[in-house]
Amino acid sequence: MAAPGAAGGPAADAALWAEVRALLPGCEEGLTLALSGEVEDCVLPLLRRARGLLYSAGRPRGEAAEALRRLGDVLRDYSWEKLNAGPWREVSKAWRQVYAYGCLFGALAEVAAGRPLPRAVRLCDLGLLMGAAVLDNALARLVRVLQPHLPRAERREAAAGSAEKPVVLEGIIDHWPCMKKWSVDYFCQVAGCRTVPVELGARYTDEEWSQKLMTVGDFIDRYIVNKNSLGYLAQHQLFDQIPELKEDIGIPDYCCLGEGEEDDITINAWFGPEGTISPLHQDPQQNFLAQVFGRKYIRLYSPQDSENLYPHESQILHNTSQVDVEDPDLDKFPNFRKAAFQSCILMPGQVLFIPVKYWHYVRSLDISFSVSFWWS
Ligand SMILES: O=C(O)CCC(=O)C(=O)O
Repeated sequence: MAAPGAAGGPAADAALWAEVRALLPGCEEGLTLALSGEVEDCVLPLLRRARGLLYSAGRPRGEAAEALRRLGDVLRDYSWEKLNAGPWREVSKAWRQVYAYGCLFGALAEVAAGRPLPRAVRLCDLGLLMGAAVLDNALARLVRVLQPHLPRAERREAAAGSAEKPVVLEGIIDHWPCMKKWSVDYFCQVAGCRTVPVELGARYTDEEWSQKLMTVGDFIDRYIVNKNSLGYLAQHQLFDQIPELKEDIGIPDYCCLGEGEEDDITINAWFGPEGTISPLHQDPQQNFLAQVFGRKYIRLYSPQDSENLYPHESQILHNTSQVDVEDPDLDKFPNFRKAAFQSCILMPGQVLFIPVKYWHYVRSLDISFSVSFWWS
């Protein structure tokens, strides 16, 4: 009987397992199960048992695959409690690694048993989102191998399943030099004399909104220091134009979940005073919005609520809502009250994942610098 996991019968199934198996160290001792800190004593035996199942039979099937799947569940459930016991920034990396191992063993059990692949892909995504990298980022490497084996419809389903929810990620940009280096003074030093386009006006939907070229130094003087009116340095090319700044940032590892090359990722800079507003809009790509300094208030609405958000009718603004989110005219836009939203205050060091087409509204609460990564 053809294995259901890999379209193409037993030969394709065996080839897929060989490809997956090649991602892991050749011998059991090679899979070190190293954790970056202490966890409770009962965890290591569970990890070792899962590793043993993986290596003892060449390919765990039947009861062995089932036992591996259950161990994955136990490891995930146990570490999940720890991941949710307090603020995210206090969760130890070791527990996130245990969670990643739980996802990895679970996903491997699915593939070994020849089950349909979307569940394995979902487990990889959960581990990538909530876990910490293990075994040279085995989950990212595994999902790369699995994805081409999904039938087309399931590929879309898996994509929707893994990409439909916004999430705030912590601890993934702490090591970027910008987190220590960047400040208003630093921009004056590095880029004060450089000419950049600046958006003038409260929001780009206003009639009086315009764009103007000026030096970064003038922008800082007028709109950050003297605050005469609102100006926003919102730029797609800043990092190409001033490569010194690009050296201070990285590309979030999670962008590798996409199918595009690194060069296809668009990196945007958003630098402005307190009170800049990006009106409610949606974009055609996935987005990681990384907050370097200052805070931002953000509201998110699902694409399923699009018709309650009254997109502009003109072609140029069809991705932008007509509603002033924080002061809606409910006589004019009565269905807006039906739209459910999520909100957060994005803090320095946090990264918000905004799924493709998710509506987002952003207001800065301080002088703020964010970098966003659009990827597919
Ligand atoms: O930070 C902002 O003001 C807007 C960010 C945004 O819309 C984006 O990254 O797509």
